Amino acid sequence: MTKPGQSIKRSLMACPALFLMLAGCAAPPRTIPQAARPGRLDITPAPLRADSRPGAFLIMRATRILVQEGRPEVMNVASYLRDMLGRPTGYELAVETAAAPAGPGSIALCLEDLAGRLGPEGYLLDVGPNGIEIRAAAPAGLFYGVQTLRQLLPPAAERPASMLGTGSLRVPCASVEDRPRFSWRGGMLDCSRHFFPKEFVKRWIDILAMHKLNTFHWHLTDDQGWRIEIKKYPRLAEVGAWRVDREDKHWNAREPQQPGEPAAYGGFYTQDDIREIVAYAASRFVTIVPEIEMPGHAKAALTAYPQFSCTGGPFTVPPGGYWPITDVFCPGNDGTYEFLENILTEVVGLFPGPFVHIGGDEVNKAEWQRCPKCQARMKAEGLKDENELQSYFVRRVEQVLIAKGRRLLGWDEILEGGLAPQATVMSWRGTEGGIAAAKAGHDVVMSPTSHCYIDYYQGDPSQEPLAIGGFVPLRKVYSFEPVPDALTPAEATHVLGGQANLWTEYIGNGKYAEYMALPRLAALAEVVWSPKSARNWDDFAARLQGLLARYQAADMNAARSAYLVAIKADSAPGGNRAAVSLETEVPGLEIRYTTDGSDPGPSARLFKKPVVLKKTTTLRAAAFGDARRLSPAVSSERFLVHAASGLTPTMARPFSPSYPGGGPRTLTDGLLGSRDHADGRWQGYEGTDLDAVIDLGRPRPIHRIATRFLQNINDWIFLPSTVEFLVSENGRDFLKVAEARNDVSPRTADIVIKEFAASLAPRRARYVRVLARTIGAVPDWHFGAGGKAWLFADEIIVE
Ligand code: TNX
Repeated sequence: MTKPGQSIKRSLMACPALFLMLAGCAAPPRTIPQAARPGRLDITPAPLRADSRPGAFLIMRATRILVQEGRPEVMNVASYLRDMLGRPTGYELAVETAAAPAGPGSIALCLEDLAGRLGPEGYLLDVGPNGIEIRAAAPAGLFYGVQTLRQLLPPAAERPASMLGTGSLRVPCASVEDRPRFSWRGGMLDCSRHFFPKEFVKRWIDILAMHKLNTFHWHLTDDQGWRIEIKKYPRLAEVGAWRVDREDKHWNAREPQQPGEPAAYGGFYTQDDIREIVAYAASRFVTIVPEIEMPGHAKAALTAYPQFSCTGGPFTVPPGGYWPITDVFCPGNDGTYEFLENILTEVVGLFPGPFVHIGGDEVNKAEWQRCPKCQARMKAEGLKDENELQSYFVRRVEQVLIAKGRRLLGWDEILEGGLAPQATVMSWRGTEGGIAAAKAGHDVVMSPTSHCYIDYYQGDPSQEPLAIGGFVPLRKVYSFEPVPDALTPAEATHVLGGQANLWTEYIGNGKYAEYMALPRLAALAEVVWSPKSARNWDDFAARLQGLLARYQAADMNAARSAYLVAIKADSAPGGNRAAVSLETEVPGLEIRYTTDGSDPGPSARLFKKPVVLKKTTTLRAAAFGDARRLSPAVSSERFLVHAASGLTPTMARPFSPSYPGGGPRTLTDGLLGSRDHADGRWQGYEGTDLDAVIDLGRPRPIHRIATRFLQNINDWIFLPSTVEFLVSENGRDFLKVAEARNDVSPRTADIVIKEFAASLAPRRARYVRVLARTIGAVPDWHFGAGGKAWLFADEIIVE
């Protein structure tokens, strides 16, 4: 398993050039070596236009940063630039004002009347042999010009140590014109499920800013922790910010706080911390959107102030995942609105941005149905159901925000029961909510789980640190399009942009957060910044190595999962064979493999076309570039080869389209499934038996038939009650030769993988039939009682 945090030290040792730079002090003047692709301008997100020019400008001790007289608002960008260049060089460049900033040996920052051409965030960057000029209509544009300049420097310039002595920093000559496609370019960090210290929050803001992202959606409250000091309600932080420490247990297996047990795990941001972070973000042109979750995802708040729930509590702050959580704010109680208004008053006082996010997602309404106050409210207001009650609640909160001059933003559930008049919707359950809201004339931010959930796996789960599930690899993020085809151009103007979300149930520290975010934030940044026409995966993938070198130099823990080799079953040429194809997300690499169990090196066999295996084999593969292994780990897969390998079974009842595994040949592809039913190796049957016939092509001796099933009762997946094995000469008349019964209890809480097998007295047969009987319905005692039980199979093995 690749653990985040390991890679950086290792590669530093392996890179003598960087090591020398760090250690070297008496060395002669020198220039830091250039990035991986000389002559190419590797700028991410890709700019509107970038032209490479001959020559270079050398940043030296004498280089001056020039700003216009009478434009104090530019000083902030100038000092950011001075600090940025100061880190690798050790120079503190002079910042000077001038009436017309230009001149040899200078980097000039100029505000000009360019708003029509560049908008408030665009810029022009010109690097010539004698100087650098960044021009923009507003300081934000200058700042983004500086970020582009940063990427023209060698990656090692990210290293926070003076390396140059008397040397210079080389900037290749270039001319860039750039402006963003969307105004909302967001990155959410969930600081509730795990608390992240102030220093990391600032680092997160730096990471957003370096990718030209301008919106930090700060998820400050949830069931598992309240993270913002509210003066009027001190218990929110004193009580709501703390839970018992169960970090040694899986998120979903943490027992609640026991009586007398102190809750000492967590933390919160004081109002001073928040002001400091808001100012830090502003200096990097990042607007913070605070999220205060209501009416659901609020158990931490209700632990502190249970009187605003329907039941009155008492509660404890959950140390992990419990589902559903029915304790939510009581919309029947007027005190609830007063409480929330007072909280929002303090929130609005701290965060100057136009939006406040009020959550609104996944509200369990069970208590509302039982609560006399809620029911009375529904009657008094003529609300026909609890969805309308939620909508009533959101409208009231929106009134509060509007009165304070702010805009309400909520997850797409706020559409249910009717959208508040001026609300903005953040669409996470796909883009449908966003489409509906945009068609109704509301602004929307697109952040669908399918492309934007960077808490999901980015590589094969068996090669990644534990994550919540899902699969959103880099290329998937890159393929995101925030404006759905379903919108007319006029409606599309309501799409403010897109956002990546880092939920942190499984992410307990900053290094892991970086691993999940990088480089996927770079892909998202290109989606929301670059012109749609510039979107080109191959080009982005070619820039990735340089970007990763930058992250590494900046001590940012980025994932290299896009270089992992995916080992896939390919169409096999008939029975007794498995065929294997190998691929990486990043195209054009050398993929090398072995079949003898050893790790492939740079001279191992090169993959060119599907590899055909004639016997059970473990295949190991990795990707290489310039004789260097680029894959963060060697991928390995065992292919079982048997008489049915590569043949297509005929199914009496189809597999579920939701869980096809690898399609019709899944049960004979030689790949066995993991404990994860969604790993692509398991094929699912919803409520039906599995009834498969395999034609071996001609009568063949058979001495064993086996099949494998998964049980995971949390996901309604149960082992079959029996598996019958039948054979036939003609494909019509089948003889039952064996039956295997299930001896594992359906109540077994842990995941079970069981092989049902039969050894036969040797016999010849052309057709083999496997009939696995489902238990049918989910048993009475189960939370899904009466629903359809699933069967999940990965292979039918005939020997
Ligand atoms: C859904 S996205 C949630 C979060 C979880 C996330 C995990 C949303 C509005 N609600 O509470 O953390 O899934 O991926």
